[in-house]
Amino acid sequence: MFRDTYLENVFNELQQRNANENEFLQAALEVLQSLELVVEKNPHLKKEGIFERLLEPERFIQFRVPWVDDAGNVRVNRGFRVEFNSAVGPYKGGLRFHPSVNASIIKFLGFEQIFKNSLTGLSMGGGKGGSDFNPKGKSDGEVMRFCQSFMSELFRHIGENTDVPAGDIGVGAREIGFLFGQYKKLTNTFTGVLTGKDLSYGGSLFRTQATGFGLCYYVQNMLKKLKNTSLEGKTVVVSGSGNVAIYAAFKATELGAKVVAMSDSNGYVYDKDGIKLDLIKQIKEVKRGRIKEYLNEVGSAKYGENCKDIWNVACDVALPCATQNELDENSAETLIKNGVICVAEGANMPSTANAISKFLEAGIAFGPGKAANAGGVACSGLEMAQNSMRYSWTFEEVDAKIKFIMKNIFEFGYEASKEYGEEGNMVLGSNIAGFLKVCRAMQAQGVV
Ligand code: NDP
Ligand code: 2IT
Repeated sequence: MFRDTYLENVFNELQQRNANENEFLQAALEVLQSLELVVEKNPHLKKEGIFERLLEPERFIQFRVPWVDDAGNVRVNRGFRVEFNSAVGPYKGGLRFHPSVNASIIKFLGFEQIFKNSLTGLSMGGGKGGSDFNPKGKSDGEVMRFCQSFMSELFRHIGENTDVPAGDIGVGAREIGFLFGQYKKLTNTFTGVLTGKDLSYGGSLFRTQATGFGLCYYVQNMLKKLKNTSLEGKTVVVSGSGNVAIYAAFKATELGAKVVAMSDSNGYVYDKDGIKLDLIKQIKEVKRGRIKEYLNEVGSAKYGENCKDIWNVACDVALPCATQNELDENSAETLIKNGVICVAEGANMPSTANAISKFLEAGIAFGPGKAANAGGVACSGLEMAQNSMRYSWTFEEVDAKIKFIMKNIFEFGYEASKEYGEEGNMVLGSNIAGFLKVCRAMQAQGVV
């Protein structure tokens, strides 16, 4: 698994201490494997315990979240926040509300966030949180009471200079509003403690679009450098139909591509004429409905019951934008057989380790999530800056800054891949580039 016995031991110990945390171990293994050459060049890192420290969260908080449903029943969920690493800046990362949330998922997300945030070039450490609460089918009142209870514990751990949460799966503008209101009430402060806020109380223009648009900016840079082409005229498949997927599909379309398939957790739609994105927005954002309803309006479209089958749709560019491990080795083989040239991850860790190996072996331009989807958190960093200044930039100004940041993120990763002898391997390059800055900051700050 490793050439270096030291890293092998670090990983074995991690496995023993975090048994059954499969997602966290998957994310850690990928990063450690990417860093073998870094350790060979810098053996002193072993003595400094950099890896042992990086892999152990600075703080892990788990708490009870009791709330009352519309029928008057008391319900109990589990809340989490991992404050993984603050070497580069305050902990920063989203909150996920989904029934699958557990310690392993929160830790994999928090761990990846360290390197993603480092790659943005902004001053943000890594954190993540969430709950196994399922917002689906809940009334606005239930969601509000849940968010208030969740924040009644979380507020004592966060702050604009300490830890700044945001959205992720199941947490959008509605949830951020309820969370912010409760934080403000409990602390009697009005600060930029959360990002992804509505524009009426300190949100940033472009935050809604940032992850999806940023993903397409990253793809443009990668396609140009590695394949000497662009999104113009390409057929694109986007999994998911939430915040990231919708705006990735809009930007890809604006850049001249045709998005032919999108999905949700129940199934996928295929529209050979190009997905009608205003209709998807209406169904998923406004009505909080199911993607299957697309067929009520577009009779010529097709629906498949298994969301994973979306990867059977032939395309030039695949953008997985739903959830972790949604694209496995078999799906990767099918995409390659059908002629895919580029895969870029809008979601966090959507491709399994074996799928990534297949893509790299086949010479596919592959953009890993921690680089390709960093536009969202980068925009959150800009929202923090605007809140500190009590000022706001225009949509065009933020868009230009995100374009610049995504170009840099690609180039940092590309240069590192070249320097470490695997030119164009953006997994290796992005992990190394993200790591080196965090490592320097940790070394400078002593053993803390
Ligand atoms: P949303 O809640 O807005 O949308 C999630 C989408 O993914 C929905 O279409 C949902 O379908 C689908 N989905 C969720 N879980 C599953 C599952 N287990 N199986 C199949 N489909 C699923 O979330 P976001 O768009 O914000 O997040 C999507 C991904 O992007 C996540 O991996 C997130 O971590 C990542 N990300 C998000 C950022 C952000 O700023 N929001 C930034 C960077 C990365 P359904 O409606 O049926 O639940
Ligand atoms: O995975 C991610 O980068 C996010 N969900 C966004 C985090 C943020 O703080 O904006």
